[in-house]
Amino acid sequence: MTVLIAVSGWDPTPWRRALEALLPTHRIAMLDEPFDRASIRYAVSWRHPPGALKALPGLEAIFSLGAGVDHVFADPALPDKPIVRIVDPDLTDRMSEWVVMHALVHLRGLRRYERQQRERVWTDDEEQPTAGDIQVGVLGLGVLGKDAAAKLKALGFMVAGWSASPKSLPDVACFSGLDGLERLLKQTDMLVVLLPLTEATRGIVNASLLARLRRSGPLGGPIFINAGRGGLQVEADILAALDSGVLKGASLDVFEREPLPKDSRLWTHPAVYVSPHNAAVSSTEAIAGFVARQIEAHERGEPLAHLVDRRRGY
Ligand code: NDP
Ligand code: OXD
Repeated sequence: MTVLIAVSGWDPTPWRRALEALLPTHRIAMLDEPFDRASIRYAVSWRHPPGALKALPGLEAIFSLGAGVDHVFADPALPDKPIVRIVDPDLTDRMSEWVVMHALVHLRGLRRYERQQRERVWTDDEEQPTAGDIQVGVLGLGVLGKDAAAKLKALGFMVAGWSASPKSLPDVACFSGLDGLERLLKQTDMLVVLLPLTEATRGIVNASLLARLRRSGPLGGPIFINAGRGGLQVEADILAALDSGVLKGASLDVFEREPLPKDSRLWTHPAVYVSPHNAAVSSTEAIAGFVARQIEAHERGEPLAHLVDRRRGY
């Protein structure tokens, strides 16, 4: 039985090494080396080249090497096989670290103190709100949104969240549906986006949505934090909102085009933090371990876990 590593933009070698160690009774094949198509039972994908998974007659499952699966659905020739996505504490913890870090960076006005340090300025004339003064709205209350919400709550932030289906979470005000989104936005000082990219969510963070965030909050304007996907945001609208004061600041890990083009104004905007889509870059061992455990369970006859719903697209 063979596992095909089908990735682009990543070095496949560490994945091969990790899977060979974890699944010694399986062969590991690489796209850029000759392999027997009939022997492939599983494919592990990160942005696999379109068409790479077709004509694999024995394929039983596709494993996304990320929590998001929009990159898998980008293949118009995707075979109709179960798709498993990553749900692993290593990834979840790292994402929450990133979200909490940026919530605190904006809460405590870190940019200002970085500038002051560079300029050797000792001024402390700004009243700072505490976390308990700030209402955070989390779009997406899935595995990542729930964990980030709980950790923000533990720091004292007031937290609300929005999801497709209604939810009930301890100490988090939960909203769903379009009227729920409306209610959440108008009370939100910091918007954290951890939604998947689907037909329903593409471009959701646009001028209209940003204009509905609370502008009278203690931070002097709303903050936008996105580690979901770049396709969720309209970058021209974000820049316009930052320039006009509709937004006070932003932290972006994901972009409409990645790598972020060198000429994007987001790189240099003084109110923007940019990270290179690495909010939750997990260890190869942790993710390969997740995949190997799933394959072993499947071969014992157990059901695959964390299956993606093709109809919903996540
Ligand atoms: P989940 O599938 O667990 O959660 C998705 C959440 O979004 C759910 O609460 C879901 O609602 C909600 N949702 C989906 N569509 C809609 C909609 N149309 N309206 C309202 N709510 C909606 O995903 P994860 O939490 O594991 O991951 C979220 C995303 O984070 C991934 O898809 C990926 O794009 C991104 N990601 C980014 C990383 C990075 O490094 N930047 C790393 C890992 C993930 P419901 O609960 O009702 O289904
Ligand atoms: C993911 C990612 O989806 O890293 O896991 O973006």
